[in-house]
Amino acid sequence: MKKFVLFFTVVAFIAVSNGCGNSGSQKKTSETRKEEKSQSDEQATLKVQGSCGMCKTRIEKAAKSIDGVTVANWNKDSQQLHLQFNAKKTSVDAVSKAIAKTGHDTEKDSADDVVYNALPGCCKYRPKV
Ligand SMILES: [Cu+2]
Repeated sequence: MKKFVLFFTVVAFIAVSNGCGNSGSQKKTSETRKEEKSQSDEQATLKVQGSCGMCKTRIEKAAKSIDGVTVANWNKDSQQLHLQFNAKKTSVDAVSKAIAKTGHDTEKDSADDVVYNALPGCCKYRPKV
């Protein structure tokens, strides 16, 4: 019996220390996963147009401002935004729309011309006509 109590205490402690952001949803206790990542975290890549470090900051800030996004990392050379997010809270579509609002075209949404034109010169990624 003592062993059981000790085991339970340890399990409870681990559950609490890992429970950051997961509190409230403890239905899946029988499903033990070895992965460190949160079960509901999803990975995705989204193509986002940009041209400099300021763009990187702007794009990542826009993505991270969305509740549920845990990782946002934009690569200037590949024009790819790597995302990790809680699929229960948000979606790639929502992230894409938020980024387009800051002036950056994504593979899903186009930025408004007015917003795009207001970007600093170094950030103009569209070819000049
Ligand atoms: Cu820029």
